[in-house]
Amino acid sequence: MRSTTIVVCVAALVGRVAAQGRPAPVPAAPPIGAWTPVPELPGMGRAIDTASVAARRRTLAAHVGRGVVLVPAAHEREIERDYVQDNDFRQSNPFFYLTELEAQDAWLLLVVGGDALETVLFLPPRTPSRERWTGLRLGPDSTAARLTGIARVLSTDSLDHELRATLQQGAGPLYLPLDQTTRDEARLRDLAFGGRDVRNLRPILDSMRLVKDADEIARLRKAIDISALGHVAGMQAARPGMWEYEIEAAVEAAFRRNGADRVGYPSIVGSGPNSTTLHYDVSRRQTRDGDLVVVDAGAEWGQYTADVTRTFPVNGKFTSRQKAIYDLVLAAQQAAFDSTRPGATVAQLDRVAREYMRAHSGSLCGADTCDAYFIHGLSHWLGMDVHDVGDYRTPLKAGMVLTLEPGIYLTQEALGVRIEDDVLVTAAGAEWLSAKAPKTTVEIERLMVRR
Ligand SMILES: [Mn+2]
Repeated sequence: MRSTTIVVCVAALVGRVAAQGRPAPVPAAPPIGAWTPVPELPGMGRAIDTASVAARRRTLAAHVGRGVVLVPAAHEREIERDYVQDNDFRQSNPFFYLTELEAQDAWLLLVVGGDALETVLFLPPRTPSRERWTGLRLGPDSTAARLTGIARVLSTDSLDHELRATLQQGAGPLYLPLDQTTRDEARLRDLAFGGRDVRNLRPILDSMRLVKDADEIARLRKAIDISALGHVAGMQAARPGMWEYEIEAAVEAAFRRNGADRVGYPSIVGSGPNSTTLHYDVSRRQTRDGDLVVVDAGAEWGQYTADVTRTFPVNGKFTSRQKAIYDLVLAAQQAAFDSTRPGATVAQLDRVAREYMRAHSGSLCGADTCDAYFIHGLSHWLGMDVHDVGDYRTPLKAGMVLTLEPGIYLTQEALGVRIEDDVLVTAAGAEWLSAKAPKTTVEIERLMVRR
């Protein structure tokens, strides 16, 4: 090992001396923010300084002396489990659903006995010295009671005492929201393993969350309206030669400018070959004239998120080939929408879209029919989670919100099209919630010609 190191060092030294022998051309400094994509690296990474990292490994090895070092890489965050947005705090969905209160470290206690319901909100006591850092916090007092509509607001200091007293009264099974997001919550863990009759609250809450009430629908409408403005801004900003991140910035700037709390999920801006990668989210490629751009981006507002995808030509004009694929995706989506009504299932809508695509492919996708290139599901529920909770076998009911998002991804042609809209199930059928984002090729070209 040691001798190899010496050889490498000597070789590096010789190289350096040789380089000093002739005047090195001074390359023009690249503009700030420029970088060199390395297509073979995952996520089209930036070039690795292999000498530096090797030196670090050697230094580490020298420190260790003797032993084994095992270092795991990070894991991709899971949209079902982790909140991948950009704020330090986001309320837990079960707590928000039951309180709409964005307060940290609070607890909600419901004591249900037949018709009687006792509701207690526990809030951390206020600490003026902490509030110099955090700003004003809601404390356990009459203000909190007024703002939350919960009459009994106590300090979290009394939670254990209150809980013990309640459970000793033989109040029945204890329901806790047990899922990955709460698995590290020490109090829940102690309760769950304390030998009581503990049940998971989540299946009950999840089935409730499937059907949105009026307030939830109003929040979703707002998030979706903001998202439509973001998509329009992205189309208006796009020019051939622009980097994907510049388009992403235009979309997300419009989100924020229009009051979004954050993005609902990492924005996807994939141009050319990246338009065929479903969850491409690094936005690092420079677009080229003739590219299609898939923008899958949704704003979150008031804890509820949109999920909208538009595909447009970066130069503002679809080629006839792009238009043909696009119109097939669009028509498949419309076919699914036409069957969206109470009683239908997501599986049925998925089948409708696929069958429409198969029947209308002609020779567009070569020997295959185009549904062979529709490689993901048509729909998911939408709400506080972008892939919202609830059993996918549930027949649609008025008040449910789902996405319809067919796509065709032709990697050989670097041609991907996805169109995704958010749809509210109504008593009579369904309503497009994201109709304010231009969708037909005519609407998109008309918007982009005015840039
Ligand atoms: Mn989606």
